[in-house]
Amino acid sequence: MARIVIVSNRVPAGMAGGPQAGGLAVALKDCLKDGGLWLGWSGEIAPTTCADVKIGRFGKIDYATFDLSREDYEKFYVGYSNSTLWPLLHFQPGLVEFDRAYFDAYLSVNRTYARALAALIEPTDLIWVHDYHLIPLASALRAVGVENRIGFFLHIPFVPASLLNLLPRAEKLMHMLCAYDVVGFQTEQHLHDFEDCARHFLNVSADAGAPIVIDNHSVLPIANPIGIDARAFARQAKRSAQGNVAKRLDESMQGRALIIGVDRLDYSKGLPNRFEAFGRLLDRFSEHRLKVSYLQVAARSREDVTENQRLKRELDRRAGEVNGRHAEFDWVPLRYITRAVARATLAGFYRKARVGLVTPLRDGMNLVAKEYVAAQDPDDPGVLVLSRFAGAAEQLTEALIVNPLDPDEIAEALHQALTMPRAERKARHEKLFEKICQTTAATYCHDFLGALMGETSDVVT
Ligand code: GDG
Repeated sequence: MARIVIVSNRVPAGMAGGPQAGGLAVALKDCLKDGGLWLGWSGEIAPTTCADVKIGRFGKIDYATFDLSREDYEKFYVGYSNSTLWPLLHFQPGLVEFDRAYFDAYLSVNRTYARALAALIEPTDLIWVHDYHLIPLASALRAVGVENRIGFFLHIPFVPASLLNLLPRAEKLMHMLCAYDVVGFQTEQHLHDFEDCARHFLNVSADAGAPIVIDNHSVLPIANPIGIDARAFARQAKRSAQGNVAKRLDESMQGRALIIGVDRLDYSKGLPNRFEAFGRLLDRFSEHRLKVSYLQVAARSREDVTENQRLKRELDRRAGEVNGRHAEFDWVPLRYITRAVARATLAGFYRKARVGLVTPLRDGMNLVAKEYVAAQDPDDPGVLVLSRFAGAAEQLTEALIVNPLDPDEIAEALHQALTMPRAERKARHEKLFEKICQTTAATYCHDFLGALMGETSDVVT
């Protein structure tokens, strides 16, 4: 059986000695259960970027890491990856910063990944590359003679041709994506946009579901939604809801309903509008005053991105405004935490919450939406309020779907959720739970690797 080689910007924190494994490690657990190799940046800054890797082992998984220079960190990671591609692919053209030096660093760091990987792989390895930092990796690997099957999965959205057109060298980016054997997207919409871009920028025919042939190379674009292990998360939530931390939450709530939001502190997550919407709920539906609290867990993330620093200041101000206007001496309407919370604790909090509030301005999938559904008590479930611009909305149609740009619409959905009869909550939850059990972390791995192996060989998972 072929060995699976994962490449991502960073190796999960848990592997390189940190406290816990990250989201991607959880999602890929299934395809690495028989072992594999994982290559990524160590998260460390060194005097120079160098393809000499440090090797380690975490359970059955070998991992290899290398350091980045300060300059490459600034230009490749903060620059091109997170200040050019991230805003563009999240439909925020006004925030896109382009600098040719960023793009050069993006290509050169990808060449470093390629050199590091080429020294580690066997001819039969299946290489699975993750996310926007590494779009050029397949072409860089081909340039150093690697002939293995190479797949790529984009965790964030893809954009229509009219938007990609804003990016200098968009055509080159499309060429580099087409150097893979399989390119995976979260949703049918993103897949469709990619096929449109292939037609527009590369002048090739791209029929739905069919490989695209360019320069005698065939690339198969697929939609392959990521999921969670819903049943395991449900068990975790049930256990955690009976634990001490959840009890402390209960005591602090004094019988009030809980609305929960869980997001990295990133401008794509629509947090300012969400805070505004909660304020409007209290203004417009005054029956909820004193009866509801909104807990927003917003773990700080990518703090070197200027826009995220600005966002943090804005949220601090808005949280103060909402609480200043509405709080009573014994009621804090909005609780806002910028530290990370343990995953098991989060699971219990989700279960306690009457409403899961997930309103990104744009999101590849959004796993929080699926975690919230998984964590509910099927006999008395809460209600998911979900942005129509999260990839998850393509599947989770029984949620209350909102436009995240309209705080009034979110406030109305919150009111509907807080007053929804139990029978309706149960009916919606039953369908949502069924869906998240159909598209799981395991099916995600199985389907992608199946496509990468050409669907004729035995799938490894
Ligand atoms: C990218 C795409 C796509 C959050 N705060 C804490 C915490 N989390 C966990 C959540 C969830 C994960 O982080 C976040 O995943 P999302 O999917 O919501 O969003 P991104 O981080 O932007 O992920 C996204 C995803 O990749 C996968 O393909 O769905 O669209 O943007 O699991 O629970 N976990 C802990 N403490 C926190 O404070 N432990």
